[in-house]
Amino acid sequence: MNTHVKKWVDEIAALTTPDRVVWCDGSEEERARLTEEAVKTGVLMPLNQEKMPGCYLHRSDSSDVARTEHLTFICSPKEEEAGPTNNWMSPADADKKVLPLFKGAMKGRTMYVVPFLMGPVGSKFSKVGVEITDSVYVVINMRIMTRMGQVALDHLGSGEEFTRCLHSLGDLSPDRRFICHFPQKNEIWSVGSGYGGNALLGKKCLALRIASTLGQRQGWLAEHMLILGVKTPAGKMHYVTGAFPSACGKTNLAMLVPPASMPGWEITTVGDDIAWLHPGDDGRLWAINPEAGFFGVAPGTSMKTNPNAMRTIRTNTIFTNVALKPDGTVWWEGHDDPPVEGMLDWQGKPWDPKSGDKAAHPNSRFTAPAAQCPCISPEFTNPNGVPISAILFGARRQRRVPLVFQAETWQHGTFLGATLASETTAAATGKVGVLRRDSMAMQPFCGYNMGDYLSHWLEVGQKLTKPPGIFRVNWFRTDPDGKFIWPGFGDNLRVLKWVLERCDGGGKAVKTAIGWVPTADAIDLDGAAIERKQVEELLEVDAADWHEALELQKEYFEKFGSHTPGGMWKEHNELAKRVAA
Ligand code: SAT
Ligand code: MN
Repeated sequence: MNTHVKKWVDEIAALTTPDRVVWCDGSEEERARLTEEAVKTGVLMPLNQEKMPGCYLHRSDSSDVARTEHLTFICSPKEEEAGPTNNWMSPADADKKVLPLFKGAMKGRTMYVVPFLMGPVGSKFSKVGVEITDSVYVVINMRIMTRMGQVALDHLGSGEEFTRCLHSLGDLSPDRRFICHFPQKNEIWSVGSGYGGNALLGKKCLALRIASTLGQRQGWLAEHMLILGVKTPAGKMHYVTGAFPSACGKTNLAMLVPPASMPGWEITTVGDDIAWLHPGDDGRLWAINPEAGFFGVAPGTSMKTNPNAMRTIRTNTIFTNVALKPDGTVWWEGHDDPPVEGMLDWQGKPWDPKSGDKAAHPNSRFTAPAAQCPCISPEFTNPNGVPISAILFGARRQRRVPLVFQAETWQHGTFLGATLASETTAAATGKVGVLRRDSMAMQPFCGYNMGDYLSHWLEVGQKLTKPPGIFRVNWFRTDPDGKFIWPGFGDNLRVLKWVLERCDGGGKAVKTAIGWVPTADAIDLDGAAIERKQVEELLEVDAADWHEALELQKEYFEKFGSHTPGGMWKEHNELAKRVAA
């Protein structure tokens, strides 16, 4: 047994005083035992085991259904290290305010010790965490989302470099809910929530917030990005990453099915949410997916929008806050099947279709093993990761932002990522549909000052002699009736095709004030259900629109004061000049 892990576990047991301590080894026997226990205590409900073997439903507390960003803190010694986009709490205040909430918190409960590995087995990029939790739901989900158990302890050996992840459900009161990150001591404390991003500490807390600070120190990037492989009909393999805010279609894009009118194209999935990016010795940027599962948004997922996800979640999947059908299967808004009589909503109450209430919570989720995905990439487990040809930055924008355009340089691309803004979704509590700045889709997930984060992006770029191309995309422009103009889903491959042509030195484009925009005939529309005229509209760049954007960008960069890198101001000023011209 690793003595550092043992010592920490003893300390936490003394603090939280559980009735029992259970060390998790990740075995099949353990999965069966914990699942049985979860069913017995009502944490999980077995679904129809004939139709959905190994699938269970979990209903969470109705006040605990999404990430709570206002209760999420970076606890660095200085406020400036957290920066203006993070909530900050001093480590001393955390000791005073948050630590006492763990005192005796596990009395009468079981304390689970969950060692986990983020990243492929045997990869020098992988990181070990140990989560201590009193939630069996968390353990069962962590088992899907990470490589859990002995494999992590083997990776750690006798070392002491692991993230200490302390979690307790507490009393689930939002008044006593805190998610605290300590980048300096490589530690996370989460109390008062059992929800995904708040409680599965390997995900946003370790793989993004803590990892971003490790990346800053060690010369790499932890990003809120999907990773997908694209094989062209000529047989050329490309890998693309894409940063999009939560609930903007990363899982769908990662598992894209090429339209029938584009034969010969092949998509494989490496990851759907998080990418760790390292500059390689060959001057290219390499990506691994630190996760082992998908924690995807259920509503809107169907055989039409994402058949690969639908096939992934047929077995061994935990559903959280979806609706339950009388036959013991599940349903959500946007499902292929019509709703049936006698369904229970996400809170377990009889659902009345005429009430206007949603049957499934808009942020209801599935947790499923990535290995079950029919299009999982053979490179998913490659310890070296995959070399990246292109990076996409996307957001939900009803207007202004064209379907796709390309940055001129890495610095310009960093600027395109930095100025990303998106309409908010149900993945976090708060109002939905409000436009907010979300640099690299990392605003809720960057563990340090975002001004310094942008500098770090520029530094990483300097190490790349063959940097990926950087593109902005927007699938979400709407017509005056509020309907999406671009068909999206499989048809997004038409945009990827142009992106990869550009990376290979082709692809027709015009230089505009904001970057390289495809000519309308450069997007392959063969067999697409959209007119060339509409695509022309989607590619329009209106200088007046960008005038307004410039003001907001300036305000944003000013927030970081001296932390905003000169390179961002340079790009901003040049954009201003081009827009004026
Ligand atoms: O934060 S979660 O992991 O629960 C989901 C998300 O917001 O992407
Ligand atoms: Mn996410």
